[in-house]
Amino acid sequence: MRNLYLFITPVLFSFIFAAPVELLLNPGFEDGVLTPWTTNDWTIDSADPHSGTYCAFVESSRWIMQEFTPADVNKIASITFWCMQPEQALFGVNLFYSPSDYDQEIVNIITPGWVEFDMTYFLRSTGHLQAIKFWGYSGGGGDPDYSFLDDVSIIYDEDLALQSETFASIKAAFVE
Ligand SMILES: [Ca+2]
Repeated sequence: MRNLYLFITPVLFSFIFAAPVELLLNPGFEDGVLTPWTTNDWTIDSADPHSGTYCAFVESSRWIMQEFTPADVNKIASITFWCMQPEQALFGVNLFYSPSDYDQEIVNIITPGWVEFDMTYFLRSTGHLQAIKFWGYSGGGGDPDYSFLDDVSIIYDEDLALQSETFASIKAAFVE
């Protein structure tokens, strides 16, 4: 009987406490291809990735995005990404909500090297997130308009509901 408990307990714990999961596929471009990211001009690059062997790269104000099964915003624990713009310009970020709405945020780049941004604050307090999209830039100086992207992450946590709903309520009180 004791052996039976030892067998069952880990199974129960794994069921009750579902581990947080990464919503994005190929989030650090380590597949060596962009799929399932879609884009109008970004490519895979391996000259100076933030981590691993690859990152994504573009010159000019082109976009790259990834769509996924719509996820309840109350169960999204974090949205982060790493980017690099040697010319230190700006990065555009879109969050898309089901069925067909989106918000846009601009982040200013103030260092020529890789820098991480946490976009969790930008998440709406209600709805379902279904895609993330990034934009390079054009202009801003005499150097090439290069943008690099790596290690994008959207963490979904089934057990986050209680904390997030509380946070969403506070956020809604200030925003609306
Ligand atoms: Ca990478």
